[in-house]
Amino acid sequence: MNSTPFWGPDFDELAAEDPEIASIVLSELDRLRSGIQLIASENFTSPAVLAALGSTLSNKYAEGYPGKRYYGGCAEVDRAEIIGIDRAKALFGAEHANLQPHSGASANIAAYGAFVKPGETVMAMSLPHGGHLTHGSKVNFSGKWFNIVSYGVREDTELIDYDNVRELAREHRPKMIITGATAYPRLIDFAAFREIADEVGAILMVDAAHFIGLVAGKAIPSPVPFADVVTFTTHKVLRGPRGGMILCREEHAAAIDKAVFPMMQGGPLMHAVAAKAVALKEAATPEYQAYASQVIVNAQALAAGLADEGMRPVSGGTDTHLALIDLQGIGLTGDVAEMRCDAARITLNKNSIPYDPQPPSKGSGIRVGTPAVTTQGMTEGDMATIASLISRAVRDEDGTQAAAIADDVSSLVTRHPAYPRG
Ligand code: DSN
Repeated sequence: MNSTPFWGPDFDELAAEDPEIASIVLSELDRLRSGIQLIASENFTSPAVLAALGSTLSNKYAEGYPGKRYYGGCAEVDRAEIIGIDRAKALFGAEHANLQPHSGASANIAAYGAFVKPGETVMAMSLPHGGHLTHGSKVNFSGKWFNIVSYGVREDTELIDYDNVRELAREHRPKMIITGATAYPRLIDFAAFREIADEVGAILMVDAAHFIGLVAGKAIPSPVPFADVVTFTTHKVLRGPRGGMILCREEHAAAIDKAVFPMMQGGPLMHAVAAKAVALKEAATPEYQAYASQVIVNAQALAAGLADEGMRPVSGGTDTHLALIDLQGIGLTGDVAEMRCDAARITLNKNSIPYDPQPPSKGSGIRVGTPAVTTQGMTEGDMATIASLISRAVRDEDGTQAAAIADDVSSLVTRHPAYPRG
C-alpha cells in the first residue's frame, strides 16, 4: 500500500464551500436512512466503493484502453482497469470484459454498435411486458434506428412465450436477439434463447442489468455460457457504483471495445472504473453470496406477504430480486399506490403490468425489489412487516394514516440502519 495519505471526500469542506449542495447531500442520506427503499434497481454501495468514487481518479483523462491510451500519465489508472477486467472475467467466467460503459444504456448502445447497422432487424422484449427503453422503444435510439420486432409474455401464464419468440425469429430473421428485462420476476431460459438464435444465425445479447448481481452471487444461473454478449449496470443487486459493463466472447472482444470507444464514448470515468473493480472484489466473497441468496428469499417473502394482503404478484411470484404486483384486485393504479407509499416513507415505483389497460403514466402495478433492504440486514420476517406497511399505505385514501405508518417504518429501519452511524 502506498504511504501517501488519502486525499478524499471531506464533508466539512463541502459544507463550508457550498452549504446548499451539502444540505441536499445530508437530506438524501437522511431519506435513505429514515425510509424503506424498495426500488428494484437501487442498492446501498459500500464505503469502499464510495471512497473510490470520491477519489482523484475522477480527474484523469484516459481515452483508449490499458497500455494504449491517448493521454500520458495513465499508469495508475491502467492498473485499476486491468485489475477490474481480471476480476470481472474471474467472477463471471467470461472471456472478455469492458468496464468503461458509463451506464446500462451506454453498454447497450455499444452492443448494438458492435453487431448491427441502422435499419437491420433486432428482436427484444417489449417495454410494456417488462423490457427496457433500449430494447426497441419508439422514443429511444433503438426504436428509431433499428427495425425492432418485439416479443412478450403469454397472457395466461405471464411468462415469456418461447414458442412465439421462435416463430417471430423464423419469420423476421433478426441479426440480433436481446433477452433481459426490467420488470420480469422469473428466470430466463438462456439455453432456449441460444437455440433460437443459432437456428436463425442471430447474435444473442443478454441485458443482465437487473439480475447480474444474483449471478455474481451464484444464486441464479449465468447467461455468460450462452450469450455472445452480456451487458449490465453495476449499481443494482451487484452493489457497485452507478455505471455499466460488458462481457463477451473473445471473438467479439475487438468489436465490443471499438464500439465502446471510440464509437459511442470518449474518455472513461476512471473513478467509476476503479469503484467497479472494488465492487467486483466484494462480490467474489462468501458474504456476498449469502447476501444474493437472501435477496431472493426476501423477494419471495415480500411477494407472498403482499399476496396475503390482496395484491397479486404477476406470474404468481418471483425467482429473483423483484416482484411485480397487480393492484387491479384492490381497485388502485400504480401511480396512486406509489404516491401513498411515498407519504409513508416507503419508496417504490408504479409499473405497467403485462396487457395493462392503464397508460404507463398510471400503470396497474407496482414493482418492489429487495436489494437495498437486504443490504440493511433485513430478513423474511421483516418482509412480512413491510408487506403489511405497504398494505396500510396504499389503502390510506385520505392520508390520515401516513404519519403513523411512517412511525412504524422508522421503528423497522432503526433496527436495520442503512449507512449506520459510527
Ligand atoms: N431504470 C432502471 C430500472 O429501474 O429498472 C432500468 O434501467
